[in-house]
Amino acid sequence: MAFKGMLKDEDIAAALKHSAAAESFNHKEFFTKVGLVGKSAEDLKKAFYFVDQDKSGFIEEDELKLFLQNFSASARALTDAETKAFLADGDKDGDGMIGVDGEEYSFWNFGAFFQQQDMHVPGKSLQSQM
Ligand SMILES: [Ca+2]
Repeated sequence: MAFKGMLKDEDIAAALKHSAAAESFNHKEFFTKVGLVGKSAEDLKKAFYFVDQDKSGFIEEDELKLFLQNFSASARALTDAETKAFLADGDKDGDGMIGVDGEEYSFWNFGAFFQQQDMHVPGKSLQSQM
């Protein structure tokens, strides 16, 4: 699986088990459990492109639906409600997909949910200093 090597097998297994039942998926919980929180910006960018299956630079709804299958081929697809909640949280500009421009580092930078925006990522704070 794509995330093998980046994340611990036991963390992936635990996160998938936690999300096994329909409607039990919560992306913030999942990111925490699977160990993506606190990863480097480079790893998070890789993670983005794992999920962006067609490498369009955007994570569309159908790719988000199959999010769990990036961690295990036998994982379930997300329900429509789960997919919509996930998308709604990540799609800051309302274009119906999660993009790499800006949104990547506000949302797809999983750790930023929990950390105090102190990661060294290219973004607005850097630009404002130039
Ligand atoms: Ca895509």
